[in-house]
Formats: sequence, structure tokens, C-alpha cells
Amino acid sequence: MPVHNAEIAEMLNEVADLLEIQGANQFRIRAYRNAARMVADLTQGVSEMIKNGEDLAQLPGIGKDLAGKITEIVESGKLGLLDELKKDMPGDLSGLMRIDGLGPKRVKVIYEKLGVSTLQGLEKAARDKKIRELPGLGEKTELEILTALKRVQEGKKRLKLPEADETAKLLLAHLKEVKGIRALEAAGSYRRRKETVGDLDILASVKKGTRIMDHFVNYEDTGTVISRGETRSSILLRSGFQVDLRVVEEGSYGAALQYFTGSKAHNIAIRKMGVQKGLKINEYGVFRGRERVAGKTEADVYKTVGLPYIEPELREDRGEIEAAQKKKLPRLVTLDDIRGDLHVHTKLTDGHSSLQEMAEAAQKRGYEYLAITEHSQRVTVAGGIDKKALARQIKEIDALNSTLKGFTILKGIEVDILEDGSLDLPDDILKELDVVVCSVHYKFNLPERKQTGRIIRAMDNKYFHIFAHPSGRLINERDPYPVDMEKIMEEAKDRGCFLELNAHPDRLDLTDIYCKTAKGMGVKVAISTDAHSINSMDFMRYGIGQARRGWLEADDVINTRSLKELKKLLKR
Ligand code: DGT
Ligand code: CA
Ligand code: CA
Ligand code: ZN
Repeated sequence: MPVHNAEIAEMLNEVADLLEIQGANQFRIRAYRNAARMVADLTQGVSEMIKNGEDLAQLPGIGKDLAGKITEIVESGKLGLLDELKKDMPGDLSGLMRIDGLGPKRVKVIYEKLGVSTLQGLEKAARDKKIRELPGLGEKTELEILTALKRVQEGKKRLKLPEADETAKLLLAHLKEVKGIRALEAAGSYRRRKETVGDLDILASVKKGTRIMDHFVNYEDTGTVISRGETRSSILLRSGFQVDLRVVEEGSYGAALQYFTGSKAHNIAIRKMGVQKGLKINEYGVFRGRERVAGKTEADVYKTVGLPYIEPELREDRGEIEAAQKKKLPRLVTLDDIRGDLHVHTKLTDGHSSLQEMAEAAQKRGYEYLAITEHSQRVTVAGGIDKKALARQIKEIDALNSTLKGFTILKGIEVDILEDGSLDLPDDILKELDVVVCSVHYKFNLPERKQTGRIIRAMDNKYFHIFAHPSGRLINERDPYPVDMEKIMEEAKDRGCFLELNAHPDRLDLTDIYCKTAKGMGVKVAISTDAHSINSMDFMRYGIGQARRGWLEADDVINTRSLKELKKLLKR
């Protein structure tokens, strides 16, 4: 049974959580956290790497000891150290730590004073108004805990993209072992590249007598078989995640793919168009009376209602059908269009790879440029740098650039937007940089008017280029801060500033809807990975998926430009 990266990361994080509650050494805690993030950010399965005999200690931030721990998890599904820690601290204390507003100190108080060690216990204590009586907690925290608990309960059911990708990849590989498969793919929200996936909808067309259903329900990661039929089966994986498999005949494959890709709203609109033409459209095909007039390919289905093929990412009934009727569908941006990454960190702050390694990784991806954007001084927990350290890095980049051909490292910073709207570093150093990425990293709870004003004031600084992860949300974890995004876009447009689509799968911020708004307003977007290691530069593809859902074309995205064109755009 392959152990997923997400499971490994979770265990390492749990160790860090429990060590933190114990008050262990900060370096030790940090090492486990970094390793967890490193593993979660990998685009390759660690189980697979071990199977291939790769040395985990080669990974940035992973020493021999941690490599051993990770191998232990992969080989036994368990971690001795974690079991030891849990013996001392029963229940789910690390689960409590993941509740917004609860850190190790507060969890410790809650555990010691109320004996609460589970989410259920926490909910009860909050409802019984017991939390507010604890030292340093209060009524406000109690309410925050209840809101956060609700979010955790709702959010847990949907997978973020890396886990969905890994789940789909392994399962499809398993199904492909069967002989006689004609076509096989994952449809649903997964194919539409939605930011979270509720369940997987797999579709297959097979030759007669192919025993794909047996093979499906016997998958090694199956937890429960919900139903098993000849054309449709559903299972729950060990994680509780649901997968449906449908087998259709060749002549229906396109119609079924169209139907199960959805979205439901898009399908309903298409079906209505069919009705107006006297056609019945369902997962088996397009029918006039009893005759099937289309069904083999998706394009055939769209053609019967007079439409060109519509890309899956657009199928949300958000205007794509009208655009298709007018032959005005966007030519969506692709990964191949991207010529560089404009937001990455290195070892100098909280990244895991060196400047040189990051530059090489960017070249390997066929990029022309890469902007190094470390955190600024205010972000002490991430080792943010001051003016002096930045000046040193600028020199280092100049030196490295003089050795590179056909590739340029851009000098940048991810500078904090302070509460009053000023930037965390002085202009006399910002002016030395090619790219200034600006972020809100604290004071998320300002009222909307204040937060909006803060950001607009920051954009008044003529060195402000890109507004990073504009809403501040973390998917399934933290809501966006209140802000008037349209107003910000308007002001960005006036000043020649850009908005980031942060491609990290925990963020995907801008959202698809705001990408479309930005495009409509003529504000250009930078798709950036915020990579903290060479591997996470692969997050670009998640950003591309989101950009496509937001109707963005290559022209709407600044890092599809050549270096020369980009530099022009960055001159405000
Ligand atoms: P999810 O799983 O919540 O992330 O979202 P989807 O879009 O994958 O939804 P799911 O798994 O419930 O259904 C897969 C597709 O099947 C959906 O996108 C469209 C199609 N579908 C499901 N129910 C209906 C329905 O009642 N009418 C129509 N026209 N299509 C449906
Ligand atoms: Ca689904
Ligand atoms: Ca489904
Ligand atoms: Zn960042």
C-alpha cells in the first residue's frame, strides 16, 4: 500500500506539533516542519522514490535522520517517535493546534485545565462557554474557535489538487494494468481543474470481457466498496475519499465524458439548447427520437447544438456558452506559454534550495528568467532580510548572472505591506530591484475599508509591481481577509501594477472568478509559484489550471512575455 506524500507530511507535522506543545527545542521543531512542507511540495511520490532506490537525504532540508524517519513511515505506515509522543499526550492535540487561533500554548492550557484533547471535546467546551474562562483566551477566541471548527468540518471532505493528482495518478495506473482498455480518464471537477475535488469520476471504455470492475474494487487502497455493478461502481479509499468508475460503450464515450466532466450547471444549459433543437442529450449520446446522432467524441456533442469544443476549465456556465455562440472563446494560456517565475524564495530566508539551484531548476523548465523574492525584515519567523542582506544578495545575483547565457535572474523582494500602507524596506534599496512583489502577511482582521486603503496606499509607492496572493486565503484553512478587490484592481490598473495568481495549491489566489474580473478590467496577472524549493516550481501547472478557469489568455499574463517585454511592463 503506497503511503501518500500528504500522509507523510501530516505525520511529520504532528511530530512538530507535539514537540511544540512539549516545549522542545525550536530547531528540532523547525526541522520537522520544513521536512513536512518539503515532502508535501514534492510532485513525485516519496514511496515511489524509495522504491526506485533514490536517496532521500539528497532532498533539500532532509538530513540522514529525517530520511530514516520518512523511510520508516513509508515502509511501516508508522513512526515510532510519533507513537512515543502520543503516549505522553493522548487524544488529538495536534488536531487542536490546526484550529485557527490555537497555538501550542493555548492547546496546553485547554488540555491541562479542561482535560480537552479532541475536536469534539473542544467544540463542547466552546459551546459550554468554558474556553472564555481560561487565562489568556476570552470570549472572542471562543467564538473564533467555533467558526474555525465549522470550517474544518466542511473543508475536510474535499481534496486539494496535489493529493487529488496523486490519488488519480496511482488509481489510473492501477486500472491500466487491465488488458483491453480503449480509453480511460478522470472527469468531473478534477478535469475542470477546480481548486478542490469532492470525489473522482473515472470513465472507461473497454473491450468486451474486460474485468475492469473487479480490478477496481480490488485496488489495494480501497477502504469500503459502496457498490459494484457492471457499468458503475463506487468505492471509498482508506482516506474516506470516494471514487466512482463508469464503463461506457465506445459510441457513448464522448457523451459520457461531456456529461461527467460537468459542471452540472454547464450540462443543464447545454441540454436546454439541445431541447430547443429537438435533441435529447444525456450520458449515452445525443438523440433525435431514437436515433443517436452523436456521442463518440465531446466535439461531436457540442457540434449538434452548434457550438465549438469548449475547454473543460471553462465549463461552469459563467458565460462560456454565450462566448462559444459568438465564436469569442478565449485561447487559454498554457504551461508552454510561461517564460519565467516571478516569486520564489531561497535558503537565504525560509526556502530549502540555494540561489544557484533555483536558477538551474528554472532553466531546466525552459524559462528565460526567474525573480528571487525573499521575505523582508518584518517577517522574522521566515528569516526576512534587511536592506544590507538584500544588497548582498543583489551582488551575488549580478555575479551569477554574468556567468549565465540566455537566462537572467531578476533581483526582487517579497516586501511586506505594513499596517499604514508603507513598505517594509526603504525606496533607496527597492529602486535597485527588477521586481517588487508586495504582500499582506499580518493584520488580516482590519475592516474592509481600512484593508483596502492600506493596499492602495502601498501601490502609491512607485516601486510596487505585483500584489502577491491578493486575498490572503488558505484553501480549507483561512478565509480571505475583507477587502474591496474590484477597487484594488481599478487602482492597480491606474498605476500600472499587477496582481499575482499565486500557484501554490494551498492558495490559488487570485481565485478563478477574480482572474476573470481582472481580465475584464484590463489588469494583467503574474502566475507565480512562491516556490520554497526547486520541486515546488512545478506548482506552475496548478496556477495555469486556475488561470484557465479564470479565462486568462497568454496576453493577460505578464510572465508569458520575453524578458525585454517584461522589463518594459515593470517600468511604471
Ligand atoms: P465535486 O466532485 O464536488 O468536486 O464536483 P463534480 O463537478 O465532479 O460533481 P460530481 O462528482 O457530483 O458529478 C460529476 C459530474 O456529473 C458533474 O460535474 C456533472 C455530472 N452530473 C452530476 N449530477 C448531475 C445532474 O443531476 N445533472 C447533470 N446534467 N449532470 C450531473
Ligand atoms: Ca467529482
Ligand atoms: Ca461523483
Ligand atoms: Zn511568498
